[in-house]
Amino acid sequence: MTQKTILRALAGERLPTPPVWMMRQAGRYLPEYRATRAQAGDFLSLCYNPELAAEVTLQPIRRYGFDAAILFADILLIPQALGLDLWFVQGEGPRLSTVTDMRGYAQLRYVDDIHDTLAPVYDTVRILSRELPRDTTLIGFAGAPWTVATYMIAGRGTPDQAPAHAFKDTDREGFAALIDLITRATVEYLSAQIEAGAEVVKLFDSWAGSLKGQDFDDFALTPATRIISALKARHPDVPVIAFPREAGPRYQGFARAVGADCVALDNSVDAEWAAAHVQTDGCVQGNLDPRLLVTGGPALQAETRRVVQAFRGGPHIFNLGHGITPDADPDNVSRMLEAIRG
Ligand code: 1CP
Repeated sequence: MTQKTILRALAGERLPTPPVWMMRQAGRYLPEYRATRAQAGDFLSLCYNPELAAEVTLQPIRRYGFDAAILFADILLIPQALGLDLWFVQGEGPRLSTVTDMRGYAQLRYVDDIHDTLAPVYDTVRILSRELPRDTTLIGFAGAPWTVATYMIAGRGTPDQAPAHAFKDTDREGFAALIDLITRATVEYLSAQIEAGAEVVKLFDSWAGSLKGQDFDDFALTPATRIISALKARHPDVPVIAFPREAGPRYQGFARAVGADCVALDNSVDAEWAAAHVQTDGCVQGNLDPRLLVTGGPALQAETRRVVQAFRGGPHIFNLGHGITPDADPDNVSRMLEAIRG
């Protein structure tokens, strides 16, 4: 049996046409997603409804034939499983009850108790591993500890992660304890996804770019290394994709340092630079600017081809540099795929 294209790229193989999927490929730019979400009620009810979460995961596979499907869930389910309240404000985004000091930390649940909340997510994975086309790879995911902590501390998304930096800079030991708790919970969460059928897992460190120097080492590199080595000890054959978004020059050597099989590049990284300095270590994923799926036209085709061309010398999974936005035109996704696959 020929192995799935995504797994071949992750094993270091250079393919004539790169396999492709998109961050947020199940999302509001698709009319069928909006219909299923309306049926579920709200976003969180969709995440915790295995049948409907599997349905929205499958929608972009049916429409476009992507090489991978990513489990439909959210990085903020872990804080909820650790005992925080979580809700979404329409048009604004997530809100959480917060942990700003050791007193808040002491009230969180034990790692062993997260599965009570997260069991429906594992059911979604089980449905998907049964229903996906044979050549489509199923990707599970979690947020990296620093990114998850920024939401737990601020209670919402923040442009500069100031509340998390404040906790870190006033009580480094307390902050390290919170990071340690999230690290251990993430190992159990991703292991359970793998046991339910996820074939690859991805760690999203969306706010890694705001960590500098020693902080980057302590709170981006070290937790990712701990998570990946624990996963590799239990599931040596399951590849891991790391996404230290906006890490800039710290992308160089990142995959090797944390033990990941692939590093995902955001769209601030120049593809030619990454081919010369990052892809030399192994597989890279990325990094088309998602805005091009809004604007389309000749720029979309030219940039898609430029990304393919830049990474054609080594293992590459084509993706966006960040999630597709709700105002993207679904037809532009087809045009992007034509430019990749010919
Ligand atoms: O339908 C809706 O209106 C909700 C929009 C939405 C969706 C589709 C949210 C709210 N989350 C998701 C799904 C999601 N989130 C997936 C599913 C798989 C996929 O299709 O890619 C994944 C992998 C995520 C990961 C996620 N959630 C990240 C990391 C990746 C990234 O975008 O940087 C982050 C930071 C979140 C938090 C979150 N969830 C949702 C929003 C709007 C946000 C960002 C909030 C903020 O910072 O302001």
